[in-house]
Amino acid sequence: MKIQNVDFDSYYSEFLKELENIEDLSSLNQLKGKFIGRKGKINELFKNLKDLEPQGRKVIGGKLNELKEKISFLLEKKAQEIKARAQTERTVDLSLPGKRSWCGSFHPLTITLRQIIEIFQTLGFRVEEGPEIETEYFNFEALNIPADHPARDEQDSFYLEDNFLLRTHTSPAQIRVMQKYQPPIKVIVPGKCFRRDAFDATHSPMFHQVEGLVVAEKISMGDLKGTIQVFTKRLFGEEREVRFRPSYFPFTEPSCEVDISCGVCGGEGCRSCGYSGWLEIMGAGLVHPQVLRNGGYDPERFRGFAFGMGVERIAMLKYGIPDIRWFYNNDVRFLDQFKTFR
Ligand code: 2NL
Repeated sequence: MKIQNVDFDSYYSEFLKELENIEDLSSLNQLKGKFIGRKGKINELFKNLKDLEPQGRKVIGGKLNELKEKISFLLEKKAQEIKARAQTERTVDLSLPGKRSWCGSFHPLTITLRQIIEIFQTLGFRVEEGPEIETEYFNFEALNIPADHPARDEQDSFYLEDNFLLRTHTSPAQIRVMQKYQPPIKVIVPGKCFRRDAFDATHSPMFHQVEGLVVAEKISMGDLKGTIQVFTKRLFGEEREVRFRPSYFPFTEPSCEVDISCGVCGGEGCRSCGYSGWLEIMGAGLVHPQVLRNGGYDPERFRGFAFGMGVERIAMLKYGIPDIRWFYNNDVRFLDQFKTFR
C-alpha cells in the first residue's frame, strides 16, 4: 500500500476497538507488537516514508509520530489498569497442583475399646465407670485379695497418702456398682489401670482394662461361657475357636482363663502363639461369695459371673502389634494406619 493512501483515522479506530477487548498483559503485549512493535504496522509505514518528497515526508512523518505516541500512551494506561485490577482481584490459578488435606484417625485403643463396648451393649450390658484413685479397701480387701498377697507389695502399686493408691484393675469400680444398684445387674467397666511395671514390649505402668459383672438369682458357668463365646467370636471372627482353661483368682471361684485359636496358624502352632495354637485373651469366673457379700449382696440368694481383659492386649492380637509401647509413642507413621470413619 502506498503511504499517501493510508487512512490514519481508521488505523487509530481499529487499534481502539482491539484495545477495548483486552483483559490481560500478554494480549496487551501482542497488541503493542501488532501496532507499534518493530515489525508492527506503524513501523512498516515509517519504512515507506523514503518514497516521499521532503515536504510530504515531513507532514506524514509528523502524523505517524503523533499516532504512535497516542497509541503508546493508551497502551501504557491500559497496562496500569490491568496491574491495578490484578492486585485487588483474587486470582485462582487452576493449573497449580491441589493441596492434599490431612485426615486424622482414631487411636487404635479407642477403636478397640469402642468395639468391645458396642458388642457388650448389644448383649444388654450397661457401661459404668469409677475413680482412678482408690482406697486399699476397694482395690484389694473387698476383692478378697489378702494383705500378704504379692499384688499388694509397695513395689507393685503406686501408693499415695492415707491408704489411697492408683487402682491396679477396674474391679474396685465394680464393687462400687454392687453397692449402688440392686441385682439383677449387667455392667461393663472400662478404664485406666496403673501398676509399677517398667516399660517393655508387653508391660506398661498405665494400661486399660474392661471388666464385666453380671449378678442375678440364677447365674451359672454356662452363662459365663455363652456370653464370652459370643463376645469373642464377634470381636475376632466366627472362625476362631474359644477355650476355657481352669485358673485361679482370689475374687472368683471357680476361675478360668479364656483362649482363642491363633489367627496366624489356625491352631496348628506357630511362632506368634508360642507353638501352642492358642492365645490368652481374658480371665473370668463366678464371683466369690465373699466378694458378693462385700458388694452388699446375699450370696445365698445371688450369684454372679465376672471377667476382665486388657484392652492393649486385645488390640495387639487384633492388629498384630508386637510392642505395647507403640500405643503411647504417638508416632504418626503408626497411628496413621488406623483410618476408620466411625
Ligand atoms: C484378668 C482377669 C478378671 C475379674 C477380673 C471381678 C470383679 C469383681 C468380682 C469378681 Cl467385682 N471378679 N473381675 C474376674 C476374673 C478375672 O480379670 O486377667 N484380667 C486382665
